[in-house]
Formats: sequence, structure tokens, C-alpha cells
Amino acid sequence: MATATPLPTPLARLSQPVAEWVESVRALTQPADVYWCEGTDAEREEFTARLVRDGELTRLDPEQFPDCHLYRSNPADVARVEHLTYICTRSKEDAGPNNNWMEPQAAHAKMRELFRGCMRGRTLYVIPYCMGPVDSPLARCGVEITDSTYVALNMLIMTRAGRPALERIAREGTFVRGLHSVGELDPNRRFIMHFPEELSIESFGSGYGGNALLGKKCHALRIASWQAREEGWLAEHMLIVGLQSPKGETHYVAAAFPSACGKTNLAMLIPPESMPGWKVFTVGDDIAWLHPGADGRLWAINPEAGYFGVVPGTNRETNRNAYDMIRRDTLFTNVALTADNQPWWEGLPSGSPRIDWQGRPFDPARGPAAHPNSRFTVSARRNPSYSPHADDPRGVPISAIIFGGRRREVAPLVYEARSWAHGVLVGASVASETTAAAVGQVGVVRRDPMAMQPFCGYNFADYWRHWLTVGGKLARPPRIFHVNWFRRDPQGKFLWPGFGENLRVLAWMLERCADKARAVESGIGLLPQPKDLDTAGLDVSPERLSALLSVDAELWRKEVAETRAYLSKYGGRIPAEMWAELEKTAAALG
Ligand code: OXD
Ligand code: MN
Repeated sequence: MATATPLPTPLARLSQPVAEWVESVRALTQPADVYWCEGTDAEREEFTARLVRDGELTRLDPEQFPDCHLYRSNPADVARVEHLTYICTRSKEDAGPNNNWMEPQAAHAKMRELFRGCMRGRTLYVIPYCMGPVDSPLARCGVEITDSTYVALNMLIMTRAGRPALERIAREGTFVRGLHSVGELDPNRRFIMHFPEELSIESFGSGYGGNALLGKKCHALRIASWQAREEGWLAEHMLIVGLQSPKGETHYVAAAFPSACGKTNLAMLIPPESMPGWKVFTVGDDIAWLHPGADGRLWAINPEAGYFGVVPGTNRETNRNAYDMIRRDTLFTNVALTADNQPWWEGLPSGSPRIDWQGRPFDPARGPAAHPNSRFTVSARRNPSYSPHADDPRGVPISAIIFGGRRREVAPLVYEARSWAHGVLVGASVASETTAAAVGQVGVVRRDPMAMQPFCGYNFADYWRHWLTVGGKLARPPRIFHVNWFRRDPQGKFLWPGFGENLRVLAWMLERCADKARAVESGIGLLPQPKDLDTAGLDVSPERLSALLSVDAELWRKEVAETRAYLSKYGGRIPAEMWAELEKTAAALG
């Protein structure tokens, strides 16, 4: 006689701590109903259909963009809000001068009043998720509660969400609690609070990106950076990419650039035709969790399962992989529409916008058609260059770490740090022109150490000390480099073509890691000479190459003085090794 397959345990009964927390949130927020996410494809389809029915999503041209949709956010809710983002540690010094701080009890009290009754008439979604492959010891779990179907749908794409994550939580007992409500989307009643000592997040009043998809910046960077310090690893704002040389050797590099400075493009790079035999594999485009391995190397996983990428500028020339990837199964946010219902954004060489990102007839006098921070949400598996090791529970070994920023001048195309300790100083000294990824003025140079200024969940000085400690545990540490793809000539034109051509710089780094390429010492670190880079087929004159690799001692003395002033803000907490490295650089520059 056939036996019936037992019904799976209802999600609400899998983990008692999760169930108790959900019940306490339900009592506070008073939703009309509670829905536990299984994380299945059918559920994703159902959420999409619901949003279309409610008029929140628009289906795009099914011929050209099958299963793609457009979502328009509230025009006052289009980017991360760093000024409303807080780290709430018991001691203010633990949050550091790099963070807004609020005393935890005061923050909880404030948020409780905002959350009280805020989900009346709405569905409360419970989204258990795992950051990293569910079977990886390097992964960590969380649960987001939200009252936004759009946020729930994004989380199902961006993380490994649903039953397997909750089963892991039930086994392990620990999870990050993320409570989110869009509230009334009122910028005056908007806060993103982090409680690293409690592994919890409370976010109210925004439905956009890093403010609302709590697995991403809030958990995988701010809370995870704290957790990583306690457990001996690093949570970083880095892409991870595998580079296979024509000889068939694959090396992985991790690169930290500030938001909207080309991480997704570098992670999905297409080798130029003049560099035959190279292959590129994407592991991650935004966040890396780096763990010292038993073999003395640093091993990395991408905690995310999808991309929340900046749309404007994406085209067949700049990033063909991304361009192809977002032609199906993609959720667009705040792009424009053509007359035939296709998505449109600045940087597309064809088509023209009819409706702008706010749903109004397009009028160039009102600014760009697509919002400069418009985004695509898409599963990483749709990436044609998805690495076969992206789901490897061990992660991938990292040969090189790259820091970079968007600088018109000062920083050369590439240089290598003298040592791990010098590399930590190089990372800590990163400065970059601001972009539309966060609310505020665009194009002003600001310090963005390790590209973590908006994301480090504790005092930067303690974070740099932790970097030095992790380096001390590595018998085979990655080499550390700094790049600047954005240097300009006196007329303001970019000196370097960027995109696929960046592979030439990466190839030099890999040769350095294998002790095969030359470099010359300069005051700031080790630089290639133009002849050390593979320039076959590259349309850049020798003069431009020299300009790109030049170090202006005068400008650098100023840079060192600015770095000294910046680090001084952290007082006696700055590790002595960092001052020693800065003085070495200062002495070498004369
Ligand atoms: C992002 C960001 O969305 O860094 O990745 O702002
Ligand atoms: Mn980012």
C-alpha cells in the first residue's frame, strides 16, 4: 500500500525563537494577516501578479523583455539615506566618528512608536533568508519582516530565501532580526537603525534598495562587519571575480569601489578582442565575506544571490553581459518607458523615452528620463558569466584585493601596496567623488575608506585594527592594489578607456602575484611602467599612458596631509602600524 508523503512542517512551527519574534511584531504592528515565505518560484510569480493587479508593477513589452516589470518608487524615496542611518551601540565610541549614533534604548523607544499599528490593513511578510550558500559554514542567516510586497519580491531574488534558510536557523538558533515597514514613506519619519550587539535592524519609512532590502547593506555589511570582527573574518563592500588566463589558470580578485563606481561592470567584464584566451567569471558584484582559511589563504563568498545594479550607462558596449542579462526576468525600478513599453535609460544608444521615471510625459527640461539611481533586480544565475564556484560552500581563494575610487587627479591608474599593513593604509585613504547611490550632493570628493564609509557597523579605527589582525593570520595573504579608472586630462577627458580594457591592469596584478611582472618603487607604492602593461591592440598613446601612471609629488604631499588630518579624527584608536606606514610614504615623497 502506498504511503502518503508527509506534509512539510508549517514554516511558522520550524523555529520557536523566530515564531516568538514574529508574534511580538504582529502584536505591535497589527497587520491584517501574516504570510511566511517558502521561497519558491510559484511564490515569486504570485507576488509579481499581486503587484501587477494592485497597479504597482507594469508589465514590459513581453516580446523584447519577457517577464520584466517596472516599479516606480515614491519620488521622495529613490536612494539610500545615510543621514538617517544609525549604529546603536551601548558605547558611542564603538560606533565611531564614521557613524551616526543613537543610544539603543532611546532608538528602540523611538522606533516602537513608529511601528505601533503601522501594518493595519497590510500583510506582514516573514522572509527567512541565508546570506551565502545555505550549506556553507561561511554563510549567516537572518529573517526580514516587511509590509511591502515589492520588498519581499526583491528579497526573494537577492537572497537564498525561504524554507531551507529557516531550517538552518532552526538548527543554529541564531539569526539577524530585520524589521521593516514602509510606514507612510514620509522622509520626516524615516530611520534605518542597527543594533549590532543584538544582531538586529529596524527600518521605517523607506521602500528603496539598501534602506529596505535588509539582507543587503544593513545585514551583509553593517551587522556582518561587527559579527565578522567577533568571529575573525571580514565583511566587505567588494565584488569577487575569477580571471582565467590563456594558460588556463584561474585567480580570484576582490575589489572595493564606492557605490556606483563600476563594481558590477568589473565583475562582469568582457575581455577585449585583442586579449584572446582570457575568460571572466562573476562570483559577486557588491559584497564579499572573506574568511582566513586553514591553508593560510583568504577565502571569499558572495552572500547575495542577485544583483541590484545601477541601470543608467548599461549598454552593449559598456557591459554586454549585464545588457543581455536584464532582457528577461528582471525587475526595473525608476527607469523610463519608450512608446512601445520598453524600458529606457540614459546611455542606451537607441530608442527614445516617452514616459519618465515618475510616469510623466518625458520633458528633458525636467532632467533625465530614468532616475540616475534607477536599478535592476535580477537573479545572479541569469548572468552569462556566472561562476561555477559562486555556490561553492568553501568559497574561492583570493589572490589580490583592489581598492579604488573615482578621482579626476592624484591617484594613478594602478599601484601596489608595499605590504599588508601598507595596504590597510591605502584602503583607509580611499577618497572618491560621490554618486547618486545616496541622497546628497553628487561629484564632491569625500573619504570613503575601503568603500565602507556608509557601511561599516563600528568604529573605523577598530575596523582597521581588525584588518591588521586578519592579515596577521594569513600565511599567504592576497597582495593589495589601488586603481583609478577615472583619471582625467586637463581638458576633463577620461585618460583611460576603462570597461573591458581594465583587464590589462588586472593581468599585470596577477603577474605580480606570481612574482613575474616588474614594478618600480615610488613614494606611494609599486607602479608598472607603461611597458609592463599588455598594450597590444590598445588605443592609448604612450604619452597618455605615462600621464596615467604618473605620481605628482606635490599633489601627493597634500594627499598625505589630508589623510593625516582625516585619521587624526580617530585619535589614539588608530593602530601604530598605520601611522608608521603613513610616515614612510611621507618620507619617501620628500
Ligand atoms: C548599492 C550601493 O546599492 O552601494 O550597492 O549603494
Ligand atoms: Mn554597493
